[in-house]
Amino acid sequence: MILSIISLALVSSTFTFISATYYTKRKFKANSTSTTSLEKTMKELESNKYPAKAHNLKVKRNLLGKKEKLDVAHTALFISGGQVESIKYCDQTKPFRQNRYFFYLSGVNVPGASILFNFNTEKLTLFLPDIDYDDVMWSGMPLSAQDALEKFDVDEVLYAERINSSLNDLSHYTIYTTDVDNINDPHLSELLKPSDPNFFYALDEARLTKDWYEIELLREAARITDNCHLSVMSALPIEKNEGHMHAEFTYHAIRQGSKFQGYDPICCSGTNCGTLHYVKNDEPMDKRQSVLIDAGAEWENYTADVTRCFPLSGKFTKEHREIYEAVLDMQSVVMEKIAPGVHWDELHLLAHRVLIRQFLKLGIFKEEYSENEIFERKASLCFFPHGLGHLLGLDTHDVGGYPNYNDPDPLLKFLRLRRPLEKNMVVTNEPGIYFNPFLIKEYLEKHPERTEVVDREVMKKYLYVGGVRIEDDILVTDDGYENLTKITSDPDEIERIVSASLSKGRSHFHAIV
Ligand SMILES: [Mn+2]
Repeated sequence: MILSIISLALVSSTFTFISATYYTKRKFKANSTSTTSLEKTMKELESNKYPAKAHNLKVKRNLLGKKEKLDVAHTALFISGGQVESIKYCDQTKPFRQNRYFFYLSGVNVPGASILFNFNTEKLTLFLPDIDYDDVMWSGMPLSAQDALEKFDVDEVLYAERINSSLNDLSHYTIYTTDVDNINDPHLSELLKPSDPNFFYALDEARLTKDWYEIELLREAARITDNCHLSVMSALPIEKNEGHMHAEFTYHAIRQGSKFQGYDPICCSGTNCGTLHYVKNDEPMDKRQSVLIDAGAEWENYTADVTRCFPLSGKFTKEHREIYEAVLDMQSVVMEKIAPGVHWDELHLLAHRVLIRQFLKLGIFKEEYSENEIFERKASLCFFPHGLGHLLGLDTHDVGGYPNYNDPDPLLKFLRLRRPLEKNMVVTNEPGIYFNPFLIKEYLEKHPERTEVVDREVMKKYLYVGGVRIEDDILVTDDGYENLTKITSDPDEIERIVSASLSKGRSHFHAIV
């Protein structure tokens, strides 16, 4: 960013700045899925502020619900947001990723900012970092305090130099905070009450269900992600290595204004598809049949999380198609049950039962064993070891799911959402089937009662598929669900997209290398 002489002349002690580098302003128009509803979404987001005040009030309500004796007249919350961190022994900085709790309560993506919410007056104050005039030359014209007041849903904007006095004024208050990691002043730390489990509970329960604005952000992240997945599926002539899929996805995300991914994209082929969080993304794809890509673009810190699988040749092999359809069946059966009040544990176990029925049909499970018998022996665990899905929002695995990684039941141990669904939760529905040598050794061969039900000869035929996962982002509505993910998962349609791309040849695509 280059700063003009004229701009520098405007700098004065009353006109103060913060770096504007971290704002994402919508300047990109979608071309492949442009619709009037998209324009409506963008208009609504642009004409409304991120509802920070409502989020603070929600946290206050939740804390009151948890602590009936809470002295509202003397309670506040204060959170110091994320800071730019430098890389050790290097003058470069790590990519800035805002503290999610801070963003939820402020909608502010500026490094080094803090917020104070007074439960008594319900006043929300944003503290911007003190101005570093030296930095203006490097970072350009930042947002003024006045602009910040107009941009964000806060009652007052002050600078960090006022934090001390503002908190001192509340020295007779209980001031909750998540942590004091970014507080360098010991006196300030003493005024704060960090790590209170009830405060975290209040925050997490607030983030559990999304308001309309958050849903629109997630919808936008999903729409960008749809286009990215479509681009990966339809650029086979220039995708010869797993890394090329990664590049294609990221390229189209950035083209649409999404600079960050919610998580490292998982781009794998062949037997690598059996590794759940494969992030090496660097192997050649020739001589392989199957591909799995799990990636989600972010919009204003809210992320999508979508997985698609397709055949590299444009035509599923018999075994790949059979596994694909089994997973699709698991996902569809679960999908139709998604509604408020339904316990996620139940849907997860239902997905296991659908897998068992499918494997009985394919002959991977021996027909002399009943669905119940196989279920009781937990033989499906080896092929579907992870949870059916998780909450989605500011975090890929969003807060409020209360997983129990010590659950004695291995079928439920890795399930990240352990409660009934509620309206306005956003969850992923992501069943999968994997043929992973490690899992076969650990979850099958070490358990004779499970090994017994598997026809090893039949199973062997499927090993090369590696794995299939299909993942969509689902909004729980009044009486059912809405699928925010629109990229097709229909195997015939996927074959058509991949085949059409292959027929175009390399010269059709923009690829320098
Ligand atoms: Mn996921």
